[in-house]
Amino acid sequence: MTDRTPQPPRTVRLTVAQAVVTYLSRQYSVADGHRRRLIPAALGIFGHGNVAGLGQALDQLSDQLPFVQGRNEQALVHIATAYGKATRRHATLAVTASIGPGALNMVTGAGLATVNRLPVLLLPGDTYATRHQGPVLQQLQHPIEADTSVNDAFRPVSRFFDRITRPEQLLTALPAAMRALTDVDTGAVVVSLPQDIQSHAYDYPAEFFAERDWPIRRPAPDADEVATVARLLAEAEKPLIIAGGGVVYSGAGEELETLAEAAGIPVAETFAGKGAVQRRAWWQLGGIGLEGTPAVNTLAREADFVLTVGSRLTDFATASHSVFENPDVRFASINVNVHDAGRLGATGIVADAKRALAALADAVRTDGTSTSAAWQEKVRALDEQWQRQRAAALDPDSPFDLASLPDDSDVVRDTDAVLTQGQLIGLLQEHAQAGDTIIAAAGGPPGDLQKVWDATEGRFAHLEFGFSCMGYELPAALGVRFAEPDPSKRVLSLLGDGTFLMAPTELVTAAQEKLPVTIVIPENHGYQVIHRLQMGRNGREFGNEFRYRDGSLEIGSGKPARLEGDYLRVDLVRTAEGLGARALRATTADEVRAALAETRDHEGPVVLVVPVIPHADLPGAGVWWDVAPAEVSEQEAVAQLRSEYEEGLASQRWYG
Ligand SMILES: Cc1ncc(C[n+]2csc(CCOP(=O)(O)OP(=O)(O)O)c2C)c(N)n1
Ligand SMILES: [Mg+2]
Repeated sequence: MTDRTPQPPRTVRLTVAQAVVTYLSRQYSVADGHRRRLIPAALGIFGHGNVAGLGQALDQLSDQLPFVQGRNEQALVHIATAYGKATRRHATLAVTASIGPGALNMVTGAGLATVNRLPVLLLPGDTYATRHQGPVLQQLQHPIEADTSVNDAFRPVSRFFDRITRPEQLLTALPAAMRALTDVDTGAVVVSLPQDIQSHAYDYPAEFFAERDWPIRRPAPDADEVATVARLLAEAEKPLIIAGGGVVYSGAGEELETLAEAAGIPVAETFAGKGAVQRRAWWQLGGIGLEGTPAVNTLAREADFVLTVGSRLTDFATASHSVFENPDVRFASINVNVHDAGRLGATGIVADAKRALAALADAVRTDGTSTSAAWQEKVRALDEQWQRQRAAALDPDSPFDLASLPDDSDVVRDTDAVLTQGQLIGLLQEHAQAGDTIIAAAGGPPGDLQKVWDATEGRFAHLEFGFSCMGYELPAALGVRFAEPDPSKRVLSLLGDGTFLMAPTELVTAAQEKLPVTIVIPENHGYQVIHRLQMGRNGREFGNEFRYRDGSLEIGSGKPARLEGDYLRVDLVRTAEGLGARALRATTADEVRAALAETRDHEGPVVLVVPVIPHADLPGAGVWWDVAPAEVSEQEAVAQLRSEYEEGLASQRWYG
């Protein structure tokens, strides 16, 4: 006879922090049959809000959840987010911070992750749940909302937020957090941990810590939706596909290529979709919109049918709703997110990109849908024309003609630069091998790479342009490196001098962890991409170039306060060296080639500073952008720019 006496449930007595760490070490994602740790490591900086709780747990369990020490909490969130992007959202890292400033430093990183739909787990400390202490160091005392702490600032920038005020809340909060991290609509997931609660012990059910698998889902397309879009495609004479980040995350490149090849449809890419098409083919065209190619934008103007796959279509892709000029244009969209699927009034297929594209390619083959020879010929001719322009702009060996610079640029001769940023990108392109990754997020680099980088055949471009956050690029290189430890695949970030000065400190972490990453800084003495925009909207430089003040700042004197002296003397090489990097300055094309070759196998971080000619830009994309000059101004140029802007407004459309 079996003993039927009820057994007490098996429990494990752990602190909340120990329970969090143990739980995280047992979670797996499963994507297409591939199982991997969902959160294989934690990053952080300790303070009184987490050192005795999570700090103790991470110490005790460091064999199960390795801990990486960092310099700045925002940068640590970027590392974890880049890891999430590099793993195609199949895994991410956790970041712990103390209360108050440590926690709030993570808010910008949370915004970036959520806007880009990239998973990241944040574990900020929070003020005491017991409240015995009175305002604890760094506590916000909200006068009327007594339960509000600074961590409530995470709410609008997160996909999931919970505050753990009792130990047993973990039993529901952590599974909900994992679900949000592995959901198609993922983003920053915040589990806020009051500092006293982190150390409280509780008898957790043992099975809570059993290994658990979280599926990365592929929602199937609805057959009727596929048939409707296939019919629209068959009726189209000038179709265009726009591939977004969803194609990359879904691993739908091959299905996209099959569809494009079968029906002869040109494919453009958004920033997040850069490299979605890996094969070189006549229909593989590159970027669309503000930093797209003039060829793609000409096609977009004429297209009578636009199929978007896995994209939110931000204003950069649509040129602020001005680029699709064909009055009869119709839109269709494949997206896992029902809201994105309906952008521009599109007929949606709400499904996984890989499955929906496969179904659509089948339908197209069955119907025998194919574009006309005339449309295909137009695509080829425009792209060939652009490729010639591109090659000339990138050629590092033909000297740049300084006389071609805009009028305001007599000042550029203050530098020792001989290369343009375009020519530097030409050199990086020459150097790039299959398996390498190039990263960019803000300033001139992401737009320039979007326009001219050849990301086919495994030369990955990791462009963060949902938030375009200065300071993402360098830590992102660490995140990509954690996801891709093979040192033969170089991880390189291209970031401006302004961006480097904003957040160079994770170089120390790269040196500490001996991470082989290359940081390339085009030194152009300013926030030059904004200077360029300013010239187009205000007509003169103000506050963007890095210049000394002539004389001294006399606040209250009534004198105009402008920065009009020489360029600042900042030694970026020594700065990088001081932070533990191998740092070099290379000015000519051959110096850059030699520096890249020589440091390719270097085992820690490398910083390569390359002076580039300020204001020497790549050829334009030929589209309009909705950034409004002042409606009234004492400056004559502004009135002129305003009227040009208002003419542009006429090209802006509502697509219903
Ligand atoms: C955190 C943050 N602050 C401000 C901006 C606005 N912004 C976009 S690009 C840019 C200038 C970047 O300068 P730099 O890194 O030197 O690149 P460059 O424009 O010279 O290519 C600024 C200030 C931003 N994107 N992110
Ligand atoms: Mg700059």
